[in-house]
Amino acid sequence: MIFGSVRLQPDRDQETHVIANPYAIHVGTRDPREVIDTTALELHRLAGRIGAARLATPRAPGKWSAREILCHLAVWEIVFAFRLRQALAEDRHVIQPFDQEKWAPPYQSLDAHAALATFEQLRKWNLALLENVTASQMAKPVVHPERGEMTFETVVETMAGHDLNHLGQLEEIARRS
Ligand code: NI
Repeated sequence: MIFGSVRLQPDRDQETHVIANPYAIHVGTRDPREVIDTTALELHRLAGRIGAARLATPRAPGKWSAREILCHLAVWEIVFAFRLRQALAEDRHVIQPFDQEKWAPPYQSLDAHAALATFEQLRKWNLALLENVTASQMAKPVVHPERGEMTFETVVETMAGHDLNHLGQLEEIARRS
């Protein structure tokens, strides 16, 4: 699945967040801003369908559970919060990559609802920031050491693509009942 400039691999938990081509923006059928506006609601809906008893069940052997996915989304919202602000504040901000698997071990002992509440509040704060971003700020250059040059807008598209990838995984867990 291609969303924006993000190549998604919905069959994997450890999606690579690879930018297919930072210069060629594929226009998806959905507006990235609309996606990121509604993700928290979608997560609540899916968490409800999955139910407390199944939150810790792996999606498949060796794959993340819904709880781990929610923890991962909360953590990524912290990362996006930092990247968005640095991208606005600095000239040609250079993104600092990190190994998301090395951040994952604590997820097994964290609370899924706390993760969702954290995601929801941070997302609101990030959306409030985006409300006031101008067109020229959206076009501001950002550099990723592995993926090359992109713009502030690419970071927003990446948020939407990342949301959709994990919403799809949660949908898969919710359907299996
Ligand atoms: Ni992810």
